[in-house]
Amino acid sequence: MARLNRILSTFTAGAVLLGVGLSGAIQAQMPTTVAPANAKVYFVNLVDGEVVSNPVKVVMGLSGMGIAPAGIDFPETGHHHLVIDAPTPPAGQVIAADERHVHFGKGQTEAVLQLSPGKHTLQLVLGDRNHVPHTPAIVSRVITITVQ
Ligand SMILES: [Cu+2]
Repeated sequence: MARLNRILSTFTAGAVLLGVGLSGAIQAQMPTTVAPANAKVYFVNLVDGEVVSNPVKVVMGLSGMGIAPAGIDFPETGHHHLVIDAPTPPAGQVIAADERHVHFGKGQTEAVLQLSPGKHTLQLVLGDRNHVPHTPAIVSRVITITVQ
C-alpha cells in the first residue's frame, strides 16, 4: 500500500508540474498524499448550532487513519488543522498558518480557543507531513457555533 501511495504521489506531482508549466499558474502546487477513502475527521464535542462560552474546547476526532506529527513520513497518517471563519483550504497547497488556520503539528487532538462573541464557523482538515490536504481531502462538515 505504501508503495502504491508513493507511485500515485509521484504521478500526481508529475501531472501537477505539467499543469503548472502549461498554465503558468502562480500558486505553488505540492505533491499530495493518498488517503484511505473511508477516513473521516469530525468534531467530538461540538455540534452544528451549539451555543458555547469561552474558553471553547475543541476535541478533534479521526477515524480510518492515524495521527503523526508534521514532518513524519508514515503511511495513512496526518495531523489536524482547525479552520476558523475561513473557506475550506484548496487542494494541493500548503494550508495557511495564521489565526484562521491553526496547525496541530505535534499531533494534538484537543484545542482551547478564545473566540469573540457571536457566530463562528469551524472546520477540521487533515494535512499530510507537508501540511497539504490529502487526496481525497479529509475534511469535516463546516459547523457554526455561537459564542456568548
Ligand atoms: Cu499543518
